[in-house]
Amino acid sequence: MRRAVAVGTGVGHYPVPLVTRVFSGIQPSGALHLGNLLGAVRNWVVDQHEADSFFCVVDLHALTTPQDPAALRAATVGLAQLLMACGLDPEVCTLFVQSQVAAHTELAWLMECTVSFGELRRMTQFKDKSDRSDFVSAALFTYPALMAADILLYDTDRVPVGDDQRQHLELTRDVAIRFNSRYGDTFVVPEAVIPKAGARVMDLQSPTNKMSKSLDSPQGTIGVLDDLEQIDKKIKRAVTDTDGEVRFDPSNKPGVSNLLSILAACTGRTPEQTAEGYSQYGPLKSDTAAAVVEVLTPIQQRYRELAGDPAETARLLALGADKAAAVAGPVLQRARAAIGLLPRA
Ligand code: ATP
Ligand code: LTN
Repeated sequence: MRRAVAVGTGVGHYPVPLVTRVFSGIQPSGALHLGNLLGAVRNWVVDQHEADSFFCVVDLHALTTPQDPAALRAATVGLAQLLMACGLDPEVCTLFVQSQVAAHTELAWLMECTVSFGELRRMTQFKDKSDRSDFVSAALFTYPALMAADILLYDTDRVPVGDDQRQHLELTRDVAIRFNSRYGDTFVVPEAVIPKAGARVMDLQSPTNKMSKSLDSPQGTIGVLDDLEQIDKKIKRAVTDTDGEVRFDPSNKPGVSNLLSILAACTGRTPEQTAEGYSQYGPLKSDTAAAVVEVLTPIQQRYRELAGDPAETARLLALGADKAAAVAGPVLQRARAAIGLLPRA
């Protein structure tokens, strides 16, 4: 099993640097928002230069809730373009669409056979999403098994995600450890990497809920492609509280703390440091709006350029799928052999 890939020849007495493998995924289930950007995508842009990185548009995960086919296709291409506009470079990392690499669904079945019903039932994301839906698919329940397959197929060391994915990552680790102990060392056991600032961006109107693609809260959500003037207005109208004090205290002051977290993540400071500069809500809101607009302006410009060339996007995604399949194929074969499936003669 690969633990880390050696770079260079290793000839002589020079230490051989080790390359870490990074994998993460994002659903084409709605417009990319500021939480996705600050909690996940921005860190991927850094990771791609420091690790052998795989980023996946998880369209099969989006199918766990009902989708319009044409809208899903458009959202999948649009999200890939937006990820590139945010700075993911398909020449540096591997950017691909989950359903274009068949190994994901095949390993997912082996994962479903390794995870228990009780473990899946304890997942809070399932509880939240099933409570909000009229139609609850079986796949919404088994979703974490597909996510474990995504990660384990790439011998992943690190998984950069927002705080909401912590429980799914723990489950992935438990499933990998169980599989390894039942069938022999097969999978690398991955670790979650959760950023210090921006890990949990909250809804601007109901700051005790996380900002989410699937929550219907247009005034509380900042889309990465939203009109910049609208963004300014949404931030200035964000719910705060009446005591007037600027302090980072997420339990007692969720609205103000959310603004501090957003401003901190945009400016590379901690929320506590950020709070020191303010005594009133007005300037905090104006500075937060300005910082968000500054981060989003170049992304929107690049997106408009990339969106004009869908054929180039399709070509880049096909290359990404080939690169991903070349890594995932051997890992799938290793897992098939370990669990006792017959090799094809
Ligand atoms: P959905 O609401 O449909 O579940 P989502 O908005 O949670 O979608 P995902 O595609 O599930 O988005 O998540 C992509 C990445 O963004 C994940 O790493 C996730 O942890 C991160 N993320 C999502 N929402 C937030 C948020 N509010 N704050 C910080 N990170 C977030
Ligand atoms: N479940 C994740 C999306 C996701 C993912 C992954 C993240 C699917 N597969 C693999 C990291 C690694 C979500 O809802 N944000």
